[in-house]
Amino acid sequence: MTDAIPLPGRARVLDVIPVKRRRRRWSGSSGKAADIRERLEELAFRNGFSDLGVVAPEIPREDRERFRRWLAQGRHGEMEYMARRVEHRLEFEDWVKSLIVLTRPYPPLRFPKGKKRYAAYAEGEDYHKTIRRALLPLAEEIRAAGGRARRFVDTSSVLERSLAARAGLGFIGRSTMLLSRTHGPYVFLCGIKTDLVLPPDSPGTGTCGECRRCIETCPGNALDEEGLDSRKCVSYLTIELKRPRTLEEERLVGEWEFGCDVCIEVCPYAKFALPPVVPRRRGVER
Ligand code: B12
Ligand code: SF4
Ligand code: SF4
Repeated sequence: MTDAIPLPGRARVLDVIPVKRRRRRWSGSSGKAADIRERLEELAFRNGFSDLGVVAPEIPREDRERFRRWLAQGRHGEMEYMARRVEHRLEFEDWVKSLIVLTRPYPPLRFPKGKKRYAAYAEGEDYHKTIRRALLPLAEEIRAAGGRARRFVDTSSVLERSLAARAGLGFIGRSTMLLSRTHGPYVFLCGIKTDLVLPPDSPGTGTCGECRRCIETCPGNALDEEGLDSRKCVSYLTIELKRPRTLEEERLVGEWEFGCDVCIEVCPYAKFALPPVVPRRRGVER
């Protein structure tokens, strides 16, 4: 049974199911796995993560093909590192038996009209550091149970969204964002590779319905039914592009200094984001 949440606009339903209710039950020889899973969930929630799921170390065929098409169409732009060691990206090391995937929420930012803007994820300490630190107690728990543990966060050789969707943490929207069950698009993704064999979760459910807000409002017109073309994405143009921008690229970038949050802000599922309460630097509010 799922709780359907009514949404603004034309998007329809996100299955928001309390974590405990969604979990499969394991018994008998799986008792040990269930125990460690429970301890990991507890540590995750205590350390600022909003959801945790487990997935087997494989990337489904449709995601592999989507990734190859994305490269073949040049949609990675000048991010050459994305085109390197493709097989390595689609396979996992032999020792990896399960992946524990997590979401970590972060709040939106509000800017006064007409001001230069930067993406909400860039506020505060570098999230790579914060998250690696927050994952440490979970990695230690796995090691204490005799397992190997390697943390990943924004690691380009791991297709994190594909894993998160299959681990049941949400679904991929037309913006290509993983829309989490708890905080919509306002989540980072990360995880731990381990050699422990843990029972996998069921894939996430949910749909954009007829909503196309992100496609319609994207300043670079970078989104279509196939996904995202980095070459037109303001986030790419302001963070990843190493050469000077052309006049046309400059026009797309507009008010954005670093990153871009338009496809996140317009998403009806963003209403699950944390409330903007804490005043921040440079007159910006959270
Ligand atoms: C390269 C990269 C970028 C590039 C390219 C983004 C892109 N959409 O491919 C650029 C610089 C543009 C970028 C921008 C941003 N990024 Co970025 N980025 C990455 C990185 C390192 C790799 C992504 C990748 O492999 N892309 C290749 C495409 C083909 O793969 P994919 O998007 O992961 O999609 C896979 C599946 O989801 C599925 N799929 C893809 N599209 C679609 C579409 C549909 C309709 C369906 C059904 C399925 C589907 O198939 C794909 C292949 O397996 C990941 C970290 C990681 N290791 O995964 C972070 C990551 C995706 N980025 C992240 C963030 C936060 C952002 C920004 C919001 C930052 C900002 N505010 O400026 C924007 C959002 C732009 C957007 N709409 O995607 C988060 C996303 C969290 C989330 N909730 O989804 C990640 C996961 C980092 C993290 N660890 O938290 N990013
Ligand atoms: S980050 Fe901005 S430019 Fe890139 S896809 Fe989203 S709305 Fe479009
Ligand atoms: S804004 Fe985009 S990602 Fe969000 S529900 Fe609408 S179509 Fe889906």
